Amino acid sequence: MTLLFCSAHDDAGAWKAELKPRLPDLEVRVWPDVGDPADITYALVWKPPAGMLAGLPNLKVVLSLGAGVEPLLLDPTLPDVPLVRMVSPGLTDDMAGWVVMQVLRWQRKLDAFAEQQRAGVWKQLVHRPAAEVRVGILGLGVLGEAAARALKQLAFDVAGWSRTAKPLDGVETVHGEDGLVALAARSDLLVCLLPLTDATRGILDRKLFATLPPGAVVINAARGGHLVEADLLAALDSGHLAGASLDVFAEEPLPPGHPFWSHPKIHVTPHVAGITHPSQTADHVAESIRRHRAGRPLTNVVDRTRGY
Ligand code: NDP
Ligand code: OXD
Repeated sequence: MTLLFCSAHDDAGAWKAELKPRLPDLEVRVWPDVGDPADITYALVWKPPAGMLAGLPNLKVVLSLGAGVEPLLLDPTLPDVPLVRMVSPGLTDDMAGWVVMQVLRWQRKLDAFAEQQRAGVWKQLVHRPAAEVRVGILGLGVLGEAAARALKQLAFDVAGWSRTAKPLDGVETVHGEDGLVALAARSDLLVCLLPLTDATRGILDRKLFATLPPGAVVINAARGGHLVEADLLAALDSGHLAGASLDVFAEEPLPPGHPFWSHPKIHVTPHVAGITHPSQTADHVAESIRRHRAGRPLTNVVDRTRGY
């Protein structure tokens, strides 16, 4: 059985090295050196060229190197085989850490202190205690739940929104359209960890921003397609929003000259919130392959009608 690796973004050598001890009999080929396409049973991919997977006649499982699979679902020729998305402790810990880092940056006034240091100013600015800071999380899946728990651990007042009801210890949870409005109205910081689907595209828009309390901060680590960029700029420039931390963008890399690069209230990171480290995620890939080989049910299979 042969696995085809295809990603311009991930390190093929590192993946081969991690998979070898876990699955010694698995041959790994790296796109575009496919060899005979009929040999390929598994494809481990991030943004493969459209139509590439359709050219593999014996493909049994597509394994996504990313947790979000909307780029794969956009390919109308995507073969009708199980699509397994990335879920792993390393990626989850990364994301929880990135969200906590951004929440703390705003709560603990790090930017103001950086400015003061540049000016040689010693001035203690008082921050609001975590228990009095309300964080709302859109999406309570693997990553949203981990972020909620990490923030809760630091005493933040956390609430979350999901499509279906999801009780979570110590976290106020809501769902549905009314739930979204209620969540936004109580969010000093709003974190987006939703999958990008037809239902969530453009959700971070003028209407939602207007529901946030004045001075709120928007934190997006999900997808650039969730954000209406012009609406964010307008809400920041009007003073209604105090800032934004953005890891994902409609166009990546963020183009030179884009207003986000130089906006004083926007913090940009280059899609690094949750990384698929081979050392931390190869277990997940190997386990999926072992399950498939043994005829056991796969886990983390994408529901294509739901879109995530
Ligand atoms: P999950 O599939 O585990 O969770 C998705 C959550 O979103 C669920 O709680 C789901 O609700 C909720 N949701 C989906 N649609 C809606 C809707 N229409 N209304 C309300 N809630 C909705 O995903 P993950 O947590 O693993 O990942 C989330 C996203 O994070 C990925 O899709 C990806 O885009 C992004 N990501 C970004 C990374 C980065 O580096 N910036 C790294 C990894 C992921 P329900 O529970 O009811 O199904
Ligand atoms: C992912 C990502 O979906 O890296 O895993 O964005």
